[in-house]
Amino acid sequence: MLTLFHAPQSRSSRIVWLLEEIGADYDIRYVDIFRSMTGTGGRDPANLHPDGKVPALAHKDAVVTESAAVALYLTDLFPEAGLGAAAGSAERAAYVTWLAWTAGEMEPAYWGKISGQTDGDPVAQARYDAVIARLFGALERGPYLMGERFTAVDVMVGSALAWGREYSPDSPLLDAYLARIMDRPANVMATARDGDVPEAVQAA
Ligand SMILES: N[C@@H](CCC(=O)N[C@@H](CS)C(=O)NCC(=O)O)C(=O)O
Repeated sequence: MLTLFHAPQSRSSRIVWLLEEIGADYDIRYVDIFRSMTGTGGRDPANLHPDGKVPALAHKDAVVTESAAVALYLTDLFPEAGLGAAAGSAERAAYVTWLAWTAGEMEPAYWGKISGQTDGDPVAQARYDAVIARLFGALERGPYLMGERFTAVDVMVGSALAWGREYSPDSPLLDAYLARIMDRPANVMATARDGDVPEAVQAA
């Protein structure tokens, strides 16, 4: 059995989406987390994540953390879902590159943008520009980031883009991509299972 340690409207929401895309049998354990943007919530002793964060995925005796690692773990575990790329396949290099890129380049670049650090910092600006260039290069080829096939990369990148839409350039191409992926039945189901953010967080 798979158990996802999850907090509503957080980085673990994209793993709910991925699990729904896979059609896996899984449980959700809703946990509290500290939410730095509102200063609310706190570490939950029920959460298996070593840093009290989400996502954490428990499978048999193992616990997987880090969103990109969780995505890779799940798509390797369920190859029949066709959302990853098998080791040794022609697409594997691109697949693992995209997953590592989300954590190593995209997230830091977007946090720089969101926090305002990018403004006036040429290094942070260059990183953000490189991320946008790679993203739009892939979208121009489309229809998905890895080409013809929807993959876990679209879940990872697409969910982040949708969450922080205003931090990307105005672009009908990006809007069309987001509409294409966000309307998927698995994402609609994931949104229904996501859960409610505690009232104290909403009010903050
Ligand atoms: N690099 C981690 C980041 C996980 C993370 O920071 N999750 C946030 C929720 S969006 C969290 O749990 N924060 C709680 C805290 O910082 O204590 C990943 O991608 O899984």
